[in-house]
Amino acid sequence: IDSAVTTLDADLLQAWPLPMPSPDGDKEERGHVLVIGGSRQMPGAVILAATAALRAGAGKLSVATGQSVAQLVASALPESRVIGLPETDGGGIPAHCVDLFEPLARRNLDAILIGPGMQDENAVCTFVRALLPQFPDAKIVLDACAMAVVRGSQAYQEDGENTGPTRLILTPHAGEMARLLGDDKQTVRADPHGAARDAAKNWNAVVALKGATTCIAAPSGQNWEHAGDNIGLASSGSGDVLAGIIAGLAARGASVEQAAACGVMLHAQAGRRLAQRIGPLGFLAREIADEVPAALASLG
Ligand code: NPW
Ligand code: AMP
Ligand code: MG
Repeated sequence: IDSAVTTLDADLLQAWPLPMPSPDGDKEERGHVLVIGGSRQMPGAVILAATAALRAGAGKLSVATGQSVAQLVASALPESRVIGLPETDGGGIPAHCVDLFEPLARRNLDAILIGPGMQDENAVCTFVRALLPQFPDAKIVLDACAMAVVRGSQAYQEDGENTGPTRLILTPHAGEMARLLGDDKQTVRADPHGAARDAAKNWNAVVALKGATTCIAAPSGQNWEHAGDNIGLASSGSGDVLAGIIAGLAARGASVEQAAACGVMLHAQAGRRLAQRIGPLGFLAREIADEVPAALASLG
């Protein structure tokens, strides 16, 4: 292991405690998270991510999804306000609908997750570029096709130089990272810390490169890793849950570095508990989300 890489374990989490609410606090104190995702073919991803954000302790949840699935998403998430968005022919979200977020822009949004289950990458990128300046104070988690906004010569930059303090977190798997960097998967897998570091510097973002071992890099040069011991976590919707946990922690007041690092730990700990209780394979992504409060308590 590279000596500059910090191993994520329970000791580290205890030394780096998450912000805790005051006993007499209200839900505002634990933050408002907005999850944007889902589409006709993949409404489940936004349900999983949003559930995970609440399970990670966020106080308030809003969800924005394509109008064709908004009713379904609302029934699955009775805790959430749900905004139905117009959809492109490709199942994406057109940029002009950022106007629909105006009522939210006037409230305090602490974290926004964009991407799980979205389709039509080009439309999503145009939409993300239009949306982010409307919420200059929110921490931003980009997952799945929303991450494409940082790729190429038209990459989104928060400021002209893209060097200021970051509010962005990216959560690619090796395939997504390879596409973003213009490398192949073998290159990414051969040096995952190097890939995460390059991405963090290129895009001024905290990057969690997911896999059996998850490598996290910050633009500051800090690196963490979590060596997974739980193949059951590699299942449909698991990454959507991780993105939701990270957004929920960010909404609660964790820094972007802490949200990514602790989010990866919590996801893994939830999986470990499910592997023991249910079995090493076959637990469900929604069960990972539901296990997060107990995982958090067990690490505290
Ligand atoms: P190939 O074929 O090997 O070249 P999936 P996804 C690659 C949503 N979901 N390491 C692989 O490429 C997500 O939120 C919705 C390396 C594969 O063919 C996203 O919006 C769910 N490569 C969307 O689906 C539940 C890997 O990527 C290609 C890799 C796509 O997510 C499921 C596409 O892969 C899902 O989360 C890895 N670890 N994993 C829902 N309930 O609505 C994948 N690839 O499996 O089609 O999707 O990239 O994970
Ligand atoms: P996604 O591909 O976006 O659904 O994310 C998959 C999730 O499963 C990530 O959190 C990965 O770190 C995790 N994962 C994938 N493969 C393994 C593995 N072999 N062992 C443990 N966790 C894994
Ligand atoms: Mg994913």
